[in-house]
Amino acid sequence: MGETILKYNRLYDTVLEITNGRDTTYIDVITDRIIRFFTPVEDNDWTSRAIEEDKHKHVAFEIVAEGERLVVITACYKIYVSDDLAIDIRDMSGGSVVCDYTGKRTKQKRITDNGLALLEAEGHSGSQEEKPAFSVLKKLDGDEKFYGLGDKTGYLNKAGYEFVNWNTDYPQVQAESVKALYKSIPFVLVLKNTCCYGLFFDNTYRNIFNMAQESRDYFAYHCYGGDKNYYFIGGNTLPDIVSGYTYLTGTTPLPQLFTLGHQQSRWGYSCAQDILEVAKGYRDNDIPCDVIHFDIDYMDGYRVFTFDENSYGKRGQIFSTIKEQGFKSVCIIDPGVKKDTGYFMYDEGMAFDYFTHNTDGTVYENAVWPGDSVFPDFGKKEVRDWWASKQQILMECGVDGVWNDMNEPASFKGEIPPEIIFYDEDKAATHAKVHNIYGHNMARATYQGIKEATGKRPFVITRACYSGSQKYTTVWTGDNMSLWAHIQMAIPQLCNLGLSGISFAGTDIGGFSHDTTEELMCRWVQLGAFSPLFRNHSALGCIYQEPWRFSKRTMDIYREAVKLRYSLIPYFYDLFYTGQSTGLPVIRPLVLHYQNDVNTHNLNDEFMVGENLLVAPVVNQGETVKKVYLPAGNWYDFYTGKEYEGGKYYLVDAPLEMCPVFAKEGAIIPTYEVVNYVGEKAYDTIRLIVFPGQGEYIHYQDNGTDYACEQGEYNLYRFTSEKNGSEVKTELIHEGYEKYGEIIFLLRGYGLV
Ligand code: MIG
Repeated sequence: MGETILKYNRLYDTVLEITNGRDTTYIDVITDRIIRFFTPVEDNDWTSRAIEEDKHKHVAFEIVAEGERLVVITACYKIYVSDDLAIDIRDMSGGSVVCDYTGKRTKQKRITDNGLALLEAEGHSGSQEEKPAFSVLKKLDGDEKFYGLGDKTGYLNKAGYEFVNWNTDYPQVQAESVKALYKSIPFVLVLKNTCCYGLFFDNTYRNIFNMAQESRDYFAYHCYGGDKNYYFIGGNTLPDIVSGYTYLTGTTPLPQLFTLGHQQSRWGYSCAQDILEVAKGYRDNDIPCDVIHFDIDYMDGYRVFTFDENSYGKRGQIFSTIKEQGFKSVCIIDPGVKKDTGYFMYDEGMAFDYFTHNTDGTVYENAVWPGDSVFPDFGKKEVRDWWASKQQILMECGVDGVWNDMNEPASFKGEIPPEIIFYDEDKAATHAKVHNIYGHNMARATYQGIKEATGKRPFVITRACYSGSQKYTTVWTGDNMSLWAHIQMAIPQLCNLGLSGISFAGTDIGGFSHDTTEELMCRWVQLGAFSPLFRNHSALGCIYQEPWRFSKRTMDIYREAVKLRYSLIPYFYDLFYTGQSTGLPVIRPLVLHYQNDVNTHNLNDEFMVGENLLVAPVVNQGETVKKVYLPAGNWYDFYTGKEYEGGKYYLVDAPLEMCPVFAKEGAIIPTYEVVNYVGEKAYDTIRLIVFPGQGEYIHYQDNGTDYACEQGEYNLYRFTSEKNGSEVKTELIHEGYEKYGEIIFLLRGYGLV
């Protein structure tokens, strides 16, 4: 073995500059387990839009020469750099974790390869045959499972598929052949037989993730601009990887309690009367509901931050009327500002030069709902501040949350050309660079504005986003359809969003476009009752989708599912509370907690809510018996307490009335009284359902609205149970808020039911 030709220079305490005389690369030791690899290609831009704080832990590491290679050694990993600057990451005992593929790119052969053009709606294209600016290839052993990547189409495990990160409005059928949707989360978790790891490619340009599809020999990341900039995230388990990724990009903050309630939306509620009917429908039919969403219909000619007073009455009136009945309001806001002299948003934006530009310096125009429109340049701080200040207009009228749509950005007259000038903070950049963070910046401005205007925890929902958006916004998965294929896809989408740091997410329940059916509605609301964002939404032109528009049986099933959700609100809230520090999502694929059990690796039709509940909704038309896999341990039917031994498949009765749910041994599940809406009555009593086994459960309680909790105004309880259930204990481990009047334990599954 020769000697290394590599030279290194320790630039800062964490950053090594390594050169082989020809090329230079950088290794940045963020923590023992998180290593950043940076090679300048086009911009030499080290800044991040996903990671906002300095995350370096300044850990000690060693650099040694080993034959021809240089080795960087942290407490957890050895990073070998060879003279061609290829990276090989090994664990401390020398086991291979992930290593650059240095062979030739060998695409799998196919009969023809004409590069079929994907014609997409609104002129957006998710595919690009151009040569990438650079690629990163990682060698595959063959047993890799791939998770994450946000809410891409298809199944939980992405092995064998290629996806494109280019935020895309895609209103056609979203089958697994569709490569790009609304969000770009360039993060993948890889599970092998021997280890697991994550790769986060923090680059906002168009990029492609190819998971053993181009070639079985390597994973490929192809990127169309910017720099080679990615993070290796190590750990022993998948939860370590999720925590590592959210350590970098941030966790989902605790939401207001009402946001966990059931919500009704519809494109086409065209006047105050329509809204009042919905409110009445819910109360008359005894179906809990907290929020009514106002789609684009409420605006005056689709001008953002205006109100159609002809159809909805005096400004703000409708919001206060429904507030009296216990409903909160969420209003949609799109980014496009109507080109309309005399309209304050247009005039102000023009006066202060807040819109994006053509290369000749004129303001760029395209069309969206209001017709010819211009686009706020959200990459500029002053534009975000302006947009933030406008949230006040909605808040003053009594609006409680803001729904950001069309922020890919979508545009009706063809996609915005790549060279259009968009700012990236204080630098002029291009649409090509900033497209994927446009929605992120819009949601961030919205969050900031609501927080300033109300002092409450902002409720923002967005369609487009990027890594790190979870700090500011919840998401929904965009325009699904009332198809069985789409209720099936909802589970992997929500699970992979969760693994990608986005815990607060939901799908349009019942399906957005196309007409739903009674059966699909029932199954979707049963699943939706366990989605963090629980919203029934549908498109203009479809049949009505509110529960009372169906048969009595369907409405009864709907009511039952919603009531189950309302009883479980404290469990969901607790998951958000713990998720703030762990980064772990509310909805989880089984593989997250049972990664050594191969039966979980491709499980697409079950999920966990936290660690204690396993939900197995029926997602096939006509099915009334559900095949359920229960992993190791003892499990209990959530409703009856019937015991099941884990590590097996079961056929479980699941008539239309039934969504199978199981509790893990030792589970202690907090429940509240079912109310018509959060805040109708004080939650003075908590009931804990205690299942057999040794259990411990931490429960969090606060006012559910603002930031008083940061001043210590909250309670933290520890509940424990002994194996035979004879002893249950309560300890108050933090006291700072009004305590429950009553704490009741309900034993279930002890044969005492
Ligand atoms: O071009 O505002 O995904 O939820 O109802 C359609 C109307 C625009 C797309 C959103 C959908 C919303 C609809 N919007």
